[in-house]
Amino acid sequence: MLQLYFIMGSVNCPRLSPADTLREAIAGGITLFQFREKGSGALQGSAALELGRQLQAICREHAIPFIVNDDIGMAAALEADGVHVGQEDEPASAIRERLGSGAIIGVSAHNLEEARQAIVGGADYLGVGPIYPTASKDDARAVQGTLVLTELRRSGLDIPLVGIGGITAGTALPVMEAGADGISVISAIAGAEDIRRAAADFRQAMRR
Ligand code: 3NM
Repeated sequence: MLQLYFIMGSVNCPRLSPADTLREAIAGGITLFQFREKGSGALQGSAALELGRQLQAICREHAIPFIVNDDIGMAAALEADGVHVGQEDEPASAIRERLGSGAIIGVSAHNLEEARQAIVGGADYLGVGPIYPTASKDDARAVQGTLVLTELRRSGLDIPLVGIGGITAGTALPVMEAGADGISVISAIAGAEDIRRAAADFRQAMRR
């Protein structure tokens, strides 16, 4: 499910509407979707909720799990399949109590200590980054390269990991080889001229 994890919100869609962007990405082969309505110009309140509802309906039509970034209230209101949170949020186990035992909870982790803490808290998977330079997150930390994944695996962690940050079809394979179970992508898919092709290129690159 984590293999090609597409993330976006309205500010990440320069060409098509978010709904059409998502439809094209699904047609290209994404396996999981996260609604992340963040950054300057992002929708707020009920407008964000409505967009989330629309994108969730598209995911449901295609049996793609729908994850909400950070906003646990929105995830609960939409009965989303899960939520992705940062280190500063409450532990995954507490979030799961609010969303239901089947909820998928992802946590961002940047090093071994954060990864261990997230696992103790009950995370289902970890997002690890930024692997490469990214323009999609204002407060991204220092670029880590694929070494952080190698080190987490070397330390014996067996929780599912997704690499994130600046990953393209051309760099997906080394991220997987370093120990990721999947990759998370915003701009290389949402910002592509041909979104369907961009997603398909990732799938093909990762099959090798
Ligand atoms: N989190 P793109 S990097 C949402 O390092 C996000 O935790 C990151 O977007 C982290 O694929 C990032 O366009 C942005 O680089 C990823």
